[in-house]
Amino acid sequence: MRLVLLGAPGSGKGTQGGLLGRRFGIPQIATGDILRAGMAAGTPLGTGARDLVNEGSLVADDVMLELITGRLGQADAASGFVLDGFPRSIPQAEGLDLILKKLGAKLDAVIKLDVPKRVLIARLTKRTSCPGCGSVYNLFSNPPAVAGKCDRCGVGLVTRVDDTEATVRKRLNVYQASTAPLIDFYDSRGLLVIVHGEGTIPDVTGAIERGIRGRVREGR
Ligand code: G5P
Ligand code: MG
Repeated sequence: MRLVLLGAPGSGKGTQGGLLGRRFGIPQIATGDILRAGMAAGTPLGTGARDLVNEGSLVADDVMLELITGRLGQADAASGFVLDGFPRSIPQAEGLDLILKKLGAKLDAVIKLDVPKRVLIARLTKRTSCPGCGSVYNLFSNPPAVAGKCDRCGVGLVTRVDDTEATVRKRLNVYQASTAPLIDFYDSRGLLVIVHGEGTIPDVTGAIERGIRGRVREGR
C-alpha cells in the first residue's frame, strides 16, 4: 500500500500515519520528524533546515526531494509506505511522480484530512510530542498515561518550537499558499480521498480505512 497523507498542520497526519503504518505493516515516512531528528543530531540536513522549520517556512524542494529519493530507495519502503508531510508543493508532487516512475511504483491513495482552522490552532497549542519515536499526544483529548512521558518508549515529551500560536498561524498560511494546490493535483489524477478529521482518533482511523478500501476498489 502506497499512501500520502495530506492536510494542514495539526490535521492528524502524524497520529493517523503512525496508526496506518502499523495497520498495513508499512513505514510511516514523516519528513518533519526526519528534519527534527537531523536538527537534534546536528547533521548538515538538520543544521540547514533548523531556522526554516522553527519559523514555520518550508525547506527547499530540491533538499526535500533528495531526502525522499534516498528514503524511498530503502528496503523497508519497497512494498509500501505512508508519506506524512510530503509532498508539500507542486514541484515536490511532480518530483514524487518521477521517483515512483523510476521505482516502477504507483500511489494507491492520497488522503486529505479536513479539519477547521479553529480546531487546528486549539490542537497544536495543546500538543506534546515524543522526540524518540514521534508519538503525538494532546493535553486535553489524548494525554499520555504518565504525565510528560511517552506511552510507547518512556522518553520525556516535548513541545515543538513551532507550536506557538503565532508560528502555527504562519504555518497555516504557508499550507494554504504552497500545499493546498495539491488537493486539485491529486483529485485530477483520481487519487484523492477526503476524510472529515474532526472526530475521535479511532473514528477518523476508521473513516480513512473505509476511504482507502473504496479508492483501491475503484482503482482496480
Ligand atoms: P511537520 O512536522 O510535517 P505539520 O505542520 O505539517 O508539521 P504537524 O504539526 O506535525 O504538521 P499533524 O502531524 O498533521 O501536524 O498532526 P498531529 O501531530 O498528528 O496531531 C495534532 C494534534 O491533534 C495532536 O495533539 C493530536 O493528539 C491531535 N489529533 C490528531 N489526530 C486526531 C484525530 O483524529 N482526532 C482528534 N480529536 N485529535 C487528533 O513539518 C514541520 C516543518 O518541517 C518542514 C517545514 O518547515 C514544516 O513547517 N517540512 C518541510 N518543508 C518542506 N517540504 C516538506 N515536505 C516538509 N516536511 C516538513
Ligand atoms: Mg506531524
